[in-house]
Amino acid sequence: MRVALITCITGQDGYYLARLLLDKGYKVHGVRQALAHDDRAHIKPLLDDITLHYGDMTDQTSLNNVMQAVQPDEVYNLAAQSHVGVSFAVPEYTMNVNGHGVKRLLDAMRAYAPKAKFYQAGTSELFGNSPAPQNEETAFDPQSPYAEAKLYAHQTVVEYRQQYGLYAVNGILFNHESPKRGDDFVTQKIVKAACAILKGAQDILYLGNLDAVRDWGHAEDYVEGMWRMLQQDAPDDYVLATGTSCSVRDFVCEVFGALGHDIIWQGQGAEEVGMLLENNREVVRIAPEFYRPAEVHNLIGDSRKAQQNLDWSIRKTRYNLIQDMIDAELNKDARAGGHIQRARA
Ligand code: F7E
Repeated sequence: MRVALITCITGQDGYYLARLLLDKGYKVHGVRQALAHDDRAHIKPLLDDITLHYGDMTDQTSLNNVMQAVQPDEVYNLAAQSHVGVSFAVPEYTMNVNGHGVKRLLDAMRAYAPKAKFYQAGTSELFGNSPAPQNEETAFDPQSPYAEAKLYAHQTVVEYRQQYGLYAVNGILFNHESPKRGDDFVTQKIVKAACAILKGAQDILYLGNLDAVRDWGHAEDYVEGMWRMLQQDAPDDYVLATGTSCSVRDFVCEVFGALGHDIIWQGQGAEEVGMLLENNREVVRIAPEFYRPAEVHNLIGDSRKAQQNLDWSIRKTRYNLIQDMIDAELNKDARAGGHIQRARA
């Protein structure tokens, strides 16, 4: 039985990856942080089948101990301070976890499980404002403390592969979402707000930069790509993306549209508002607090290398993603006795 170790198993990708690996017959171990609150909500359905260990990317001893105890065949590093906007407020912490933490984990692996294969959760944020579409050859241009830290991690993985002969890979993943996405990421924020507004539980959705363009895929497809990256003869880095994109503004329209309501826009910049077409009711406004000190404007991935070498492709489009996220929200609402309705297809 192959043994996998997943850091931050409690997050969105941790849940989908653990589920995939369990289905494939792996013994799955996960690292969770020692937090004051219980962070196991996402992985509740899997708790009987996985083994959890306390550990932290800022604590070398904890990583050594976990690596020694688990003796993994495959290590998936999904742990990060993953909010790009928040990284401007906590830059040193972000570097400690997302950058130095990766070196700590690799050192633990070198010492206690040197034959294991290592996956690093890299990011399209590395490309910053390099022209789209971006692929493995595109120059990096980090625009945030988050991206700087991820660049450090990316380079560390490449160096450890070259210096120590480790099987270590970077997955350069574009935005991937799901019903388990955290509430502070823009897709989940839009889905939850649209549902709440339409049932009268919220007045306004406040957003930042509506012009940012992202390549949004479904997390279920991306964890499959992570696993495939570790099943090759030789380690290499891969972009995973859908190759399609839209702006935050268009994502708002698509979500309200899927719920049967059209949005029209008026005004410019911080004065722009989104209104329901049927009655001109304002439902979207700009709150400058959600602007970032620097923005990545246009990310669209070119994942032809993963398609060719890994035989990886997306199964769920952005349309499917939005349907999934809305379904989860409506089901939650229905369980709570609510009555939001989906548009007829
Ligand atoms: O922002 C804009 C915001 O926070 C998307 C992480 O998984 O993907 C994610 O990073 C865009 C940005 O994700 C709001 O300015 C407008 O342009 O959902 P997000 P992200 O920053 O793209 C990458 C690949 C990662 O690696 C990260 O870990 O939406 N935006 N208004 C907003 N964003 C947020 N969060 N909230 C707003 O109100």
